[in-house]
Amino acid sequence: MKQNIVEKILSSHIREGQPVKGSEVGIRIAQTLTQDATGTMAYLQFEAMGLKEIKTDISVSYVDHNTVQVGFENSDDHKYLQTVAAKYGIVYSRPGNGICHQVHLERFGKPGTTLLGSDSHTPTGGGIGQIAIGAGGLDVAVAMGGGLFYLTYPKVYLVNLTGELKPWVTAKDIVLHMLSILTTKGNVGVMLEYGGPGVKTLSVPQRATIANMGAEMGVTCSVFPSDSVTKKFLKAQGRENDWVELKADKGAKYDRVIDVDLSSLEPLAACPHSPGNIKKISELEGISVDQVCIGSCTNSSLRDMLTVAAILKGRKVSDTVSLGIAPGSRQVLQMMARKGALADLLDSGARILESACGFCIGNHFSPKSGGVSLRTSNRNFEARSGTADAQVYLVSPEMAALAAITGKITSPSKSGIDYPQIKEPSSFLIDDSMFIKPSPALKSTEIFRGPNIGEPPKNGPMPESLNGAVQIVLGDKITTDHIMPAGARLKYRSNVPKYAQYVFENIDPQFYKKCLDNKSAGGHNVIVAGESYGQGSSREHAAMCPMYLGVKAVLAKSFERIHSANLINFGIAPLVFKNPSDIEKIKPGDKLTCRAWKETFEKGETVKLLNERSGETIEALCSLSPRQTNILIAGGLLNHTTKEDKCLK
Ligand code: MIC
Ligand code: SF4
Repeated sequence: MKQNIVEKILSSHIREGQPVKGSEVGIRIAQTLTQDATGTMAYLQFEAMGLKEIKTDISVSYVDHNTVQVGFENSDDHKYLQTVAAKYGIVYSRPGNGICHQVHLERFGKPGTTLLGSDSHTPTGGGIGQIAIGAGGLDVAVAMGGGLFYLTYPKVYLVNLTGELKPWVTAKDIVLHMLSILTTKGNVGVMLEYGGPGVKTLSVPQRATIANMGAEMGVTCSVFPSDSVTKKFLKAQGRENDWVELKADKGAKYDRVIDVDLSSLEPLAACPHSPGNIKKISELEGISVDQVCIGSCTNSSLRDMLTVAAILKGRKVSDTVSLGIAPGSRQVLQMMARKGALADLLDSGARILESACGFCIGNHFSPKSGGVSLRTSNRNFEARSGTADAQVYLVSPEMAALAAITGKITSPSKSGIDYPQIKEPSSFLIDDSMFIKPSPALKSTEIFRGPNIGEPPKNGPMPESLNGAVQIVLGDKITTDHIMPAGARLKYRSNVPKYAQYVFENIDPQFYKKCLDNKSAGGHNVIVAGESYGQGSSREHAAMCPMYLGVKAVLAKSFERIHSANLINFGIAPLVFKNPSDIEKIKPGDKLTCRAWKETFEKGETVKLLNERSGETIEALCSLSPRQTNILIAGGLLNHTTKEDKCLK
């Protein structure tokens, strides 16, 4: 049978289920990655499952999110991560070594294999030909222990690239163009495969930029062929042996084909407050800019940095702009230093930030009140920058550099600057000294637990009946940033009772208290929402903390993939309105009850919720696989795994 690339990789990793679109399959995971913000809980859960060592080909624990170490909490978490990695055979990437996705691409990503990461931008690995998927920390912990990862066998869309990019038009513009087509909702259960003659014109880091922002479309992952360009990149990283060729068979089938002529594209921007709000740079020209941030896992490769340095060389950053640059990895930073690009940036007035997530997650470098910030990152959700009323535009490094010089959004044609053509190096500087690799001697390491490290919260099994109080009614596109704020709050991520105090902090600061009061009076809590609930981050805390607050169900018009899986993993039912307009029939404070709650799931029936206030019945669907039903009834994956040892083979 003729196979596309997705089918090829999946078929060599499927261990359970059949490759039938829409049905659940279990795949073997070859590599995992975690980062510090999701990692502590992933490893606490790994420990709670009683696992002795990792069973993947390689698992890497990166520290890149909370590197600033304000207060003791982050430093304690980092020490915990380092010691847990030593004990269980995990590679530890020290703070300063770079952003997980960029570093993984450079040093570990392997074409034709599977990668599962506790971060929604794990699909960056698709740039090197991996099926790389983002998931909650608990799923990653199970995969580290040799358990399968379950997903819906996907629909595959081919993105057929033809032509070549014009000067000043970049990989970022390709993916922003894709966002204008596929939007930020409704692509659950889809994988994108890039193909066509235009692919060979894109380097691996450019492909990675494109695969990275597939996360914003809600697709499970995006994958590129592994070709001579991939081979060259791996050779330059001293990893030629990791290369295998990967291409679709002639005549392979796709569920949809999207044609993109690269030569027809022009510079684009995602406008506030959604990565799907796409406009042309030429339409935005003249908007004054207060801040420019270049970096993040989307655009922080050596090529990006050298391009920016070449644009800024001999020029000065505008007096009205603060320019921050965070190279994606220590390798990138070291090479920038050796090539003189770092000096060019410093001369221009750029502020060099650590090779870490930093500004992207609102950890620092927040814009001024109402400020306009141009960023090369992937998300511009309201308040994510740390400033509630900031206006964040997502652009390419090239557009960011031009705006840093002129102080406003500027079309390249008006800049009078020639486009610098940067070539990929034939060899990268290889210095793995900031990784601590596993060794037999490290196995006896004692695990360090500071006072910020709590226990993973426990949940009881599913109750027989639901006595639900609607604690909040929300609109469409609620992100996990809305549910569980990031930025300064991230440092409480290893301490669920503390972090749970901030659930919906920016929407209803009383949510936490109302839930706990109702829970202690013996009631259950329910969240009601519109479309695409749980967009964005893979943050399992957006399910774990509501679970801690006694939430038993989220009733929404639709869910995003990772969050829906996380809800099930923490024993919360993701219910979909049978009639979306029924959301109008529910008000905050309503009581939604269901006598035969557990039985309904056991029988796989439509869920009938009685609104005690109006006497109306609201019907909801919960299409679960038998495996998911068992997890939900057990009260979550941790209970299910430890009780029945079901997931670990
Ligand atoms: C993000 O970009 O939103 C994050 C922070 O990297 C998250 C992970 C997290 O919440 O720690 C993600 O993308 O999954
Ligand atoms: Fe880090 Fe930002 Fe990438 Fe998330 S999107 S991994 S916060 S750089």
